[in-house]
Amino acid sequence: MKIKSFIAPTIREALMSVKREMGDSPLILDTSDIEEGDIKATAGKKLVEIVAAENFIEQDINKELKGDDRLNVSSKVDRGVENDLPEAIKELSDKLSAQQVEEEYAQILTREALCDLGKVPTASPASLLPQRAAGAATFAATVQGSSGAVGKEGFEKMDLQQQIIKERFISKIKIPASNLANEGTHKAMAFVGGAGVGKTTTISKLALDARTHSDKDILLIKIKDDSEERLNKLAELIGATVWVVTTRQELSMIIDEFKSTSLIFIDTPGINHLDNVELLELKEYIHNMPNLEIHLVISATTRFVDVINAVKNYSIIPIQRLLFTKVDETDIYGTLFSVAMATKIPLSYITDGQEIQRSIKPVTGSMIAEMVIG
Ligand SMILES: Nc1nc2c(ncn2[C@@H]2O[C@H](COP(=O)(O)OP(=O)(O)O)[C@@H](O)[C@H]2O)c(=O)[nH]1
Ligand SMILES: [Mg+2]
Repeated sequence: MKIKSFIAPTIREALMSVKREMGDSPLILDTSDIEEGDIKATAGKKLVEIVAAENFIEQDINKELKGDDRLNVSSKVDRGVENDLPEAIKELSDKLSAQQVEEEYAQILTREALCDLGKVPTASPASLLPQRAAGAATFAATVQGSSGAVGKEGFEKMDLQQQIIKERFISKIKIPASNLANEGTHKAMAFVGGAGVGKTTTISKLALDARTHSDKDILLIKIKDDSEERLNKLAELIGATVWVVTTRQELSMIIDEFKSTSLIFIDTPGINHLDNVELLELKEYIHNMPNLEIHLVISATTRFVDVINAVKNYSIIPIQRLLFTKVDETDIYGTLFSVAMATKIPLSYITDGQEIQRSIKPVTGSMIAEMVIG
């Protein structure tokens, strides 16, 4: 089997090189960012690496298929052409498709999962695998070992496969190292996004939650007074302080002064990501502000392309976290996963209701896995 690493500035370009060399249906073994300091890194340039292998199984199947179908694992599964595929992979492919995960990311995940599973019954020689893929093999071996029953007492192979697939899925989702409000980090949190996406509601939820779990003071800051009365009422209810700031300097001074004694939540005016002027104005306030963590708030019902465009346009600020609201208004969650894979920005919270009690949760990989492939 030919295994090769492809390095390019973007995933898309790397994928194009992979396809040029290995055909339309390579096995993607690993994708990763090349960190600064890595021997493969070029100074000042962001690079990504894809490790791919020629897919002989795929090539055989392709002989029976024509045109675009060659690229579509799901459709092949539907036609029953890939009867050799593990049941768990067919199930995965169906779920990703039903949850409207973008084809590009569904393909990557499916192929990687397939590759992981290939190592389950009889592990491939580790020497054949690149380093990171070998890590996946170790995981498979660990699961096998930890169950202690695989192949002996008929431990459900399907369960094991699903567990491995889930692990692979979870590995695609970045979550922040510490996700509980800003306690301990001395960072203020600012929430940006379009009008009506749920910024003020989310802040209310977090502040209320913080009130019950923390002894720190709570500071609610509004950038320009957008007449949001709700925060004043909330402040009364939970004994928080509200500030309205109209300049960057004011904001910076308040954060500096209160960051160690208070949990600071900053509400911002709703800005359409296509409105460059307003975006630049907001940028003036919070761009490169020390001790500030910026969350882009997005409704879970937004289409993938619109989310990606919002992330791109808001990235002038830049964005450190993505926060999905209104997950209760849909039961299609593929976009959350596709966006996590496409942007690699950590997901901070999801919110699932209008009421401000208990309808916010810090994101975990298992949570998203449960929503999409659970
Ligand atoms: N169903 C649902 N509605 C939400 C959620 N979060 C916010 N909303 C509603 O969305 C509307 C706009 O919210 P708001 O916080 O004012 O948005 P903002 O303009 O971004 O500050 C309000 O009616 C909220 O009650 C959520 O998680 N689920
Ligand atoms: Mg608001």
